[in-house]
Amino acid sequence: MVNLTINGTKVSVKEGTTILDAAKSIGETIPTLCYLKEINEIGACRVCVVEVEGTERCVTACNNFVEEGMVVYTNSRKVRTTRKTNVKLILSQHDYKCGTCVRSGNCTLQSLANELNISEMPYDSILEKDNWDMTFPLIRNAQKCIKCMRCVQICDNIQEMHIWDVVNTGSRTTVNVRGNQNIRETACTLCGQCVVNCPVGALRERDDVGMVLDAVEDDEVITVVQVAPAVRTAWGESFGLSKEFATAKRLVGGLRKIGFDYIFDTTFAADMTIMEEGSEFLERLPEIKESGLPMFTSCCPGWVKFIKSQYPDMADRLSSAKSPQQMFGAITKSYYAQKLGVDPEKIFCVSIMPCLAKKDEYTWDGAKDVDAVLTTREVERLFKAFFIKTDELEEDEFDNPLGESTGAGVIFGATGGVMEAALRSAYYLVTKKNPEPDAFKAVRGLDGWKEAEFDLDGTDIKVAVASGLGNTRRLMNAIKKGEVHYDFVEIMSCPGGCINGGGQPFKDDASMVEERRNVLYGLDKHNNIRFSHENPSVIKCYEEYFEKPLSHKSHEILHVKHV
Ligand code: HC1
Ligand code: SF4
Repeated sequence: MVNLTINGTKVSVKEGTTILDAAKSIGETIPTLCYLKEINEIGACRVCVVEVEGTERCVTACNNFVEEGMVVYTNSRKVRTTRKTNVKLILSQHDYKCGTCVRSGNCTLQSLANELNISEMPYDSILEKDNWDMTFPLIRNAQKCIKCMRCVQICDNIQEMHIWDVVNTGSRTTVNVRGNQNIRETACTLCGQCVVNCPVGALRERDDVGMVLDAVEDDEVITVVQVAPAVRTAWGESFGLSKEFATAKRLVGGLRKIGFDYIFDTTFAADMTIMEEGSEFLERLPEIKESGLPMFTSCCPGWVKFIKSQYPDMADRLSSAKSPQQMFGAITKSYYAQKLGVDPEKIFCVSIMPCLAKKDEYTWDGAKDVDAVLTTREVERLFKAFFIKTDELEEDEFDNPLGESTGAGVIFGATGGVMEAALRSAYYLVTKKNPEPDAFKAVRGLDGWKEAEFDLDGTDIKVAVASGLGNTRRLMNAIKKGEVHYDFVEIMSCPGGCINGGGQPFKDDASMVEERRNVLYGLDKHNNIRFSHENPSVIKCYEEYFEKPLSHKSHEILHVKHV
């Protein structure tokens, strides 16, 4: 153990502890800006500086370790002055028009400037020029970038896509797309992990709120909105609502106030996806066994973009079933339009997703199943624009029939959920008996690469589940080298799955992901129906329209060619 004194208090911590963690252990706050635990500990912003007795210059607390007998001051006059100067220097290269910034009120730099009582700026601002393609779903504002390197580190070390880099030299040194390429020329999967980890407003989603409101306000247009599984577990966070209060039904209550005509649930379409994908898996199984190559899930558009650019020779192993988002749009504009007796052209289908890649997915096949995608964060802005008192919202029901869902559909939002839901129904399709609902729970959990083996009525099925693109690359390489053999593989681009999607509220600590996950599994556990094949609306949808999974009509409307 190492003994030191922090702000007059004696502390004893393990060797190798940073000053930041040592201070935290006794409840002392040292502000940080660029720091991301175990991902970005480079002290670039110099906001976490502290004074160490006997040293002339202040040192960064995030990457300097405790030493025996050290005497540390975290908020002395010297520290406060140095910190203030450092933040002013950052602001001098930052476009601090907070009034028009999406991160205003939720920006680490803005809070710091307030906390440090910075009310005037002695330096002239030097701002970078910007020529970003504002039609791309991910927007970078160079003038707001503080070069903290968080996006670079996330993309290099967790997602291993290497999209961002330090570019230029000398005083022009900045962060941008590697090699100053146009973002559209890169393999960016739009996972949005750089966005959720950006501490300021330099990275964000394209704002599509305006186009959704245009549709809502047009009396000639029928607006149908779908809510993704992972949105229900996170939407209340930015309003400071508890998980118990911020239910899916209260979100429905808020959306009703905006004026959408029909409010439905993506989890209904997740159940439809399971019917199609589960049936496809069983149909492809003999070939899978023969070739030794798996079928891959295809509901994560970040992953679909990844496989097409990084492993194009494996893209034919993707399930042809459309993702729930796309299936929902396709069903709305066929089956549901017919039920309503309206021209599908009159329907404007909006998705609320925890994801940036979904803002791209809907444009892929030109089918116009979905017309606009809003992230969870854009819904927050929509609610604010309508002055909705979220803490007073009443619960309201999803509309029917596309609002009826099961526990199996809800767990899609967490890594392993799609696989578990598919296995529950595949078991039924093979044996005509339901398994115990938790029979396949071995695929749950936040580990980056999991595998499990199950007996499906005498056939041995080996499955794998991965989330995060670095983990995915390792898994794909192992498959290609023949080091591992699986029959069915689920991949989600975002570490932990959609609960940690690039469109979710900004989070400060990783425990939020576990909390969001627990909500989804709780909803599954307490749902009366836990099997996609038992969703009454799904059964009816087949009876009235699609006939059966993999029927001619299903293939035409619910499937897509990936290669
Ligand atoms: Fe997802 Fe999915 S789980 S991909 O994360 O398959 O976005 O939530 O809606 O489509 O259902 C996202 C979430 C979502 C789809 C489903
Ligand atoms: Fe989007 Fe979910 Fe895929 Fe992340 S894991 S890219 S949130 S679909």
